[in-house]
Amino acid sequence: MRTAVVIPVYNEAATIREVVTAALHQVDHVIVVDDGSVDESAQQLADLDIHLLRHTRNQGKATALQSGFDHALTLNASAVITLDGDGQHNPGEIPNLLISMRENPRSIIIAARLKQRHNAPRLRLFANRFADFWVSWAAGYPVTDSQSGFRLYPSGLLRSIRLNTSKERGFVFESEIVIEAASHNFYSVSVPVESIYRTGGRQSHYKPWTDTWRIVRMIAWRLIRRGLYLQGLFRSLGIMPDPRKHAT
Ligand SMILES: Nc1nc2c(ncn2[C@@H]2O[C@H](COP(=O)(O)OP(=O)(O)OP(=O)(O)O)[C@@H](O)[C@H]2O)c(=O)[nH]1
Ligand SMILES: [Mg+2]
Repeated sequence: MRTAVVIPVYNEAATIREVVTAALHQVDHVIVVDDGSVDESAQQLADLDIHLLRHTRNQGKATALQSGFDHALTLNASAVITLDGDGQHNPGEIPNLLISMRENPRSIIIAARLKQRHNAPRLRLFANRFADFWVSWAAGYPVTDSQSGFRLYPSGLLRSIRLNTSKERGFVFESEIVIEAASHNFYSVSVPVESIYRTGGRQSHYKPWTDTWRIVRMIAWRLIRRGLYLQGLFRSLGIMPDPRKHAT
């Protein structure tokens, strides 16, 4: 089985080399999508055995992920792992995702930041929990850490889904793909990983109010189109049975 890591990068010169070097130890291919960085991110990787894709201008995280997925599929990867370039995900934890994939071959495996959660800023933690509630409702089952960028996708799912990847939906994509996947009978399971927040790191690209609002808006539209999908709400709260128990 061939595995690929996709790393979307926007100005991560300080951390990207360390992240990519660690990822190279874990998988067959490392695909870095440099999304119009104006720092030295690409130069940091010049001598490494990776697939470096470059967008000439910044198009957002969603487009970068989709470019990486398309490339991984041309390499015949059967599983694609995404992780962030800012050092918040430890590539050393990839084997745990691969182990879970063997038991859940049709699942998105979310590396859920459940260990040392107190490291996360309180506003981010609140925004994440808030997003989890809505994503779970729309997906129709409980989703843990729906905002984690560290996850594994089976290639069968990536072949069957196309989402809107416009720039302002950069941080909407990872919620939307979990919801859309459920309607294709691909569910998610979570594997607990460490929550890493470095003090003195660069400012977040995630805007807690704007990006959370964009996620809620995307979900609200989906719920309205499904007549509020109350069955999904009840399943997500455990009042009705979890559809994953019957999934093949
Ligand atoms: N390709 C691309 N990647 C981006 C863009 N914005 C952010 N990223 C990448 O997406 C990842 C996550 O961005 P962060 O700003 O760390 O967002 P976050 O991890 O949700 O937020 P924090 O928890 O505050 O770190 C990093 O690897 C960024 O380089 C973008 O416009 N294009
Ligand atoms: Mg980050």
